Amino acid sequence: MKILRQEDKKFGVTVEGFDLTTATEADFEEIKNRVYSDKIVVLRNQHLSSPEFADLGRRLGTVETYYEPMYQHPEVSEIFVSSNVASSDGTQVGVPKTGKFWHADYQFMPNPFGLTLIYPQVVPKKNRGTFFIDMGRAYEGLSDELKHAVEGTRAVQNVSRYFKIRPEDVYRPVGELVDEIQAKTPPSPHPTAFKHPATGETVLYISEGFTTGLIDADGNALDKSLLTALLEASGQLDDTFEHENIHLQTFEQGDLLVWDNRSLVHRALHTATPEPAVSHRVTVYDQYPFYEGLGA
Ligand code: 7UC
Ligand code: FE
Repeated sequence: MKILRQEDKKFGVTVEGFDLTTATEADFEEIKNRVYSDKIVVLRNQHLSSPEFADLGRRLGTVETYYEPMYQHPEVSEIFVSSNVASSDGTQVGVPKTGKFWHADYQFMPNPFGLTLIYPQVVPKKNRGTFFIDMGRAYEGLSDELKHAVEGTRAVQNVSRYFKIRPEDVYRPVGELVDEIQAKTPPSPHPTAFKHPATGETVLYISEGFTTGLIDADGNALDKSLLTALLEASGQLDDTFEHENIHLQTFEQGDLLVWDNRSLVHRALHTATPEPAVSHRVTVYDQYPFYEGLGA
């Protein structure tokens, strides 16, 4: 494997010569370590079937299947399908316009996973790519006052604003659906900032899409202005995407991205033109708890 820093980019490395059929345990360890240190690892020139893509995930840890079945690949349920392409008989596989808002994957769940793998299948010519912000760097850049303000607080994460209507929800009363979402995925509080278990960095774990508020150690709601100030400082409120923390990761056919889902928030750049786009995702629990004191 040949690992190179992405030139003229804020972070990330590319890997040439990764071959799933011959890769050793040491290779997988090296990839994971580069994910933690460099945040995005792009495995180039991959030609994997869907079962092989899931196998790659299993070599990195324990694969998590997305909890909503409408996103699941019909043959390999561990694969989450993002697609704006309907098949010829009108049936839709996967879900269009996923993740078009700043978030970390499964941030709203009690036990989020550490690694996200994306393997684009149909790459649009225009407007391709995903925006990323390293929330460890964002924390570092906070004023001492803001760093002090987040100490001992928790951020409440909630999927509600971005839960997508499923085909079977048609004609259901919205109130009933809202109640169901709250029962199945109640708001999850996580530390507003936690120590990354692999690198020791402090990560600011908030997003514009999922974080609905901050609470103090006693569970009392903090003024909304603190969350807004933190999101603003991180770059997540910049609609021009020119903030110095924002990195645009582009990809080509054959690229397979692995990223640090503890450190990074991301936002899909969906094509405005009616170009087809399909991407497959596998998500993985690694050997560390998401943060100290949490889950497996
Ligand atoms: O449709 C979507 O944007 C999916 C989103 C609500 N969740 C992705 C995740 O892994 O958290
Ligand atoms: Fe996502």
